[in-house]
Amino acid sequence: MRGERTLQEILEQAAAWAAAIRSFDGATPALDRLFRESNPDEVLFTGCGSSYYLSLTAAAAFQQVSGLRARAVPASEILQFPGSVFVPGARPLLVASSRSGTTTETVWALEAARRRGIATLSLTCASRSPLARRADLCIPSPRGREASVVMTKSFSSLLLLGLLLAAHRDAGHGLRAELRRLPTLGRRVVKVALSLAVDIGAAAPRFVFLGGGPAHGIAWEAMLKMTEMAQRAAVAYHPLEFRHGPIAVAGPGTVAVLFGTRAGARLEADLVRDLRQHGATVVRIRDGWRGRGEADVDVNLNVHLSDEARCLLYVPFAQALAYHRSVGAGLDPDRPQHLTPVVHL
Ligand code: F1P
Repeated sequence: MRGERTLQEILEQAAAWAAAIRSFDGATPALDRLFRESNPDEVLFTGCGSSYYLSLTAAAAFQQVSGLRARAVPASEILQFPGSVFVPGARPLLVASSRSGTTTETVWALEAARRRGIATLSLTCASRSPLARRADLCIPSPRGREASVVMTKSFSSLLLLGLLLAAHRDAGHGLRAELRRLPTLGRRVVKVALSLAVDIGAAAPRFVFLGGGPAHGIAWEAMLKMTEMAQRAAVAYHPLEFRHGPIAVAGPGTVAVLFGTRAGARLEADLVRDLRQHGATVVRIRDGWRGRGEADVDVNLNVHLSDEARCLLYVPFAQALAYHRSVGAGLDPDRPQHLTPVVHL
């Protein structure tokens, strides 16, 4: 069957989340030591492709709950424009994510940071990889390893490690408790996402993925999944940025998927209305809050989570949509054209 491996990996991701939580718990004494000894004044999340996109969400969540400055940069930017990333005299902690632990830019970025005396932490599915061995500390995703080319359960389980890192620095401890609910919620959400996504945008030539704050990295990952698996035109934006030009292409044939946030709910609802007025089909995924501005497909997860924790539950929708568009178009999600599981320079 086409896409069998990818589908299997999408389906088993909640188990990979549970394993990631156990792995994180085992690493907390070493993590506390790393923070104590390096005393960072900023956390820099990095990676390539999907691993960069999970870094975007992890950084947004980290700064939101810890109060410590955090940002995400592609590993290649660290190599090519170090002056735009590192601030002289600052004490960043570099958090490098990678499924394989061998992606050249990510390994080189970690080595460049080490040469500057910067503390390093790696999040990876390959605990014996160069990235794992060269970092001061590695927190593995023990069940994130995949046979597929495109990242699905590796992405979400590494993202969960990034969110757990944020939660660990959350003085209020609210996020930590929420994240522990995710493996159970995930099992249900994966099934809902796979059945819902069968028909959405079957004939649509264009997809737009919108997400703000912690959901922004998810929008980018959804764009990448649609591009890799289904080879459909797809873009990602912060929701309100979409009005500033890109809305010119919104019309019949455009499917806009909004990964909703509670913080942005009011203005995002107005955008839903505007997009539909222009003829786009709008899918909005949200939680509990009232859904003013009706979407064509309105998914209320009703899980009552913070924007940071709920983001993880948006990932299966991104994967399921790309998976079904790929299979529906006669493509094989297990064999995306031109792609290799790892990029080595
Ligand atoms: C990340 C990555 C993937 C992408 C492609 C090549 O690798 O860029 O996001 O889908 O297949 O690899 P990694 O550093 O997470 O192993």
